[in-house]
Amino acid sequence: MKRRMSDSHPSSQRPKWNVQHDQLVKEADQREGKQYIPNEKKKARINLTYQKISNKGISASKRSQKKLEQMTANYERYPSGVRLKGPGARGEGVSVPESRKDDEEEGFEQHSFNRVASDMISVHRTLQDHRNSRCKIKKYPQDLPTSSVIICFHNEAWSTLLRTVHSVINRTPPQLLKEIILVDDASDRDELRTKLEDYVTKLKVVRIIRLSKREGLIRARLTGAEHAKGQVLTFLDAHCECSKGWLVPLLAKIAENRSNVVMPVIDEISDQNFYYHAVPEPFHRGIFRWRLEFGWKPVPQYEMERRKDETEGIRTPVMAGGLFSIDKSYFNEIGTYDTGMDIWGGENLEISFRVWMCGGAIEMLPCSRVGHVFRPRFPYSFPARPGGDLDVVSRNLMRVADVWMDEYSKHFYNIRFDLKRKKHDDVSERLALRKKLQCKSFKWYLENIIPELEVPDTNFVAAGQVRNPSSDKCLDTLGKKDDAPLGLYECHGQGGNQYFVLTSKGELKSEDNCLDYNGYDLYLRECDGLQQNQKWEYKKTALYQPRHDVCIDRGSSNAEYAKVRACDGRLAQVWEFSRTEDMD
Ligand SMILES: [Mn+2]
Repeated sequence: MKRRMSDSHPSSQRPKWNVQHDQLVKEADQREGKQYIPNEKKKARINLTYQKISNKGISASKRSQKKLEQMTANYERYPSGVRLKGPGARGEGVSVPESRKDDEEEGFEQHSFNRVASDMISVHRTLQDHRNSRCKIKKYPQDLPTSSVIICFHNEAWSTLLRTVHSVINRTPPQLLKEIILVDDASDRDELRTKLEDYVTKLKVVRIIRLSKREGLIRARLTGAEHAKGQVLTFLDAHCECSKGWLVPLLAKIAENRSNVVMPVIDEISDQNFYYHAVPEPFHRGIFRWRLEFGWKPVPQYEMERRKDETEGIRTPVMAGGLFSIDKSYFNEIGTYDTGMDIWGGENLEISFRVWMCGGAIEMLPCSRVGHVFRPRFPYSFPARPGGDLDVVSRNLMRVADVWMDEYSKHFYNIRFDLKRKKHDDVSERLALRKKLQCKSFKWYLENIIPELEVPDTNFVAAGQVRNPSSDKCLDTLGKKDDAPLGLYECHGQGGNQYFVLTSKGELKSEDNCLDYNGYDLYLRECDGLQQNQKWEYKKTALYQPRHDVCIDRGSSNAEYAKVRACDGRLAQVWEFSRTEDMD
């Protein structure tokens, strides 16, 4: 049976933002322009290099404090002789000439992004400075920890890998960059062997660690971390571009408190033409859904109010997991990664719950921006665990639920009822770690870190898959998240995209979205609690909306989306909730 659950890696999930972002960026720039202090602005522009801000004008007593030696985060330097104007300069996109269209297709096939476009762009390409203007003049302590930058890859394209490396070198103050560690997770492409070694040897600051067999993201990162000599570990994907000033805010926040785990704002580099799209403010932050899926949501008002200005970090319940910095000793102290997890998937939730519940904090820092190529699919295959009857991601998620979620894990298993009868891993080691670290409860995490997340109603009228017996089609989100039409798909009995709850208030919910019919379209939208367009009644076998006096109808036999029609009791309007007996 084909499952339509989205199980791509969380870091492949692109952040959402308001449409027309270019226009928004322009407007934001104009707004910021007014706030500029002219002299400072000039200074920020001139300070291409890492500079110490003069202590003149600071009182003598203050001057004596070492931490007042400050700097701005504006380092940017290119090797001499590098051509800075060329295709893709300043983060522009490129178009591939007609003559190379065949290559283009092959590149997409191999990497799930336009490798030919990437190859056309310099590995030293320049980027615009998209930061809020306050970030450019913000001052940071001079005395910061050093970082090792760890980049894991498997058969990565040459140009994206090297552009990641050079963007780190060109835009990181050398005294803060201990090393770049490339962890090769058993690539088999020739150019990534000797040619890569010869190339990076000249860069001095780069080391390669080769894994002899395919280990996956978690173990590759742990190997990189074991070899790292910096005080801070910074993990990046192998198809990133670090923007000006990216590392200093991250290190400064860790210097404030070593239990701060920090991430940059993740900008989007187009997989089609490598245009660098900067995420405009207001930002979204990382959250989870009860299916244990990562997502992005607008920063709630209470968090906006807590922050004193726009350069301050945004507390983030869950991190995307691809890009972050963490103090090395703290990383070890809180138990690195769950090594019982395979490959990838769910590890970002695990580390996020663990950090928050065990006394740390996760923040996204608006002054740090790193671009990332979001791929529409994960291009490499993994061998399944021998003898396993379960995909790797699901098994990892079960570990997250079993170790961290206490009595709330039932909400995960209600949605993923396909996992209920699977064998659970022995997680006693991680439970012992949780005890040793004296971590708080999941209830505490929900109430304090993500209070806006609604806990699913266990007092529901009906729950499970919603099946139309005459067609064996079920209501299905088709993997779409918010603001998407209600789909139909063959019933698969595994919950997930086909798991709906009819709450006691009459909402028909898929995770945190409510089914909404406004007279025009039948969509899953954010719940509004108004009891109007989102109120449904289960009458005999029909799903009825009183407001518009309509019933949910499967439409023609091959319809992709459900519809509403006047209620007529036909077989197309018969729906049954199944599997309710499995719910807690
Ligand atoms: Mn990636």
